[in-house]
Amino acid sequence: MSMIEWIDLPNLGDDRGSLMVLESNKNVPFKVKRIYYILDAKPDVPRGFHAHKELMQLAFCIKGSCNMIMDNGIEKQQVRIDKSNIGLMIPPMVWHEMHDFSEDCVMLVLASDYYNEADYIRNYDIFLERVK
Ligand code: T46
Repeated sequence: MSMIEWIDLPNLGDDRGSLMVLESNKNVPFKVKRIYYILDAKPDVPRGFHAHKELMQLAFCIKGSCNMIMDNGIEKQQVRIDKSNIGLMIPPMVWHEMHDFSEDCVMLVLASDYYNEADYIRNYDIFLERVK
């Protein structure tokens, strides 16, 4: 099974503009406990470089774009997140890196749990040991 899973939101907009909806345990396949957003990221400064032990996340670039490297320890894939209504699932135990942010990028992330630094694996060698 591919580690890349996209969540597609219907656009409920009309001639006044676009409107997208996210609902816990409906079109978001987990209960949302935390939402954060990243903006003003520098195009040449990548972010991420970690995996989560248990956290499920769903990431949208609601404006602009970035590249995401997804790596499950066996296979590595790069995808571009560039649509305000198509989000990328970031499952547990996938090493992820965000690169090449557009200047206008606004990344919105929904997470299945509160912030917990103990859930992060920030060392790639330790990540590889854990997945093998
Ligand atoms: C992820 C990718 C996509 C908090 O205190 N609370 C929070 O909810 C978050 C997300 C971060 N922080 C603190 C932890 C660090 O001291 O904010 C600082 C920056 O976080 P970090 O370096 O982890 O940021 P990114 O952009 O590398 O990673 C973030 C998320 O942390 C991470 O879970 O999957 O975005």
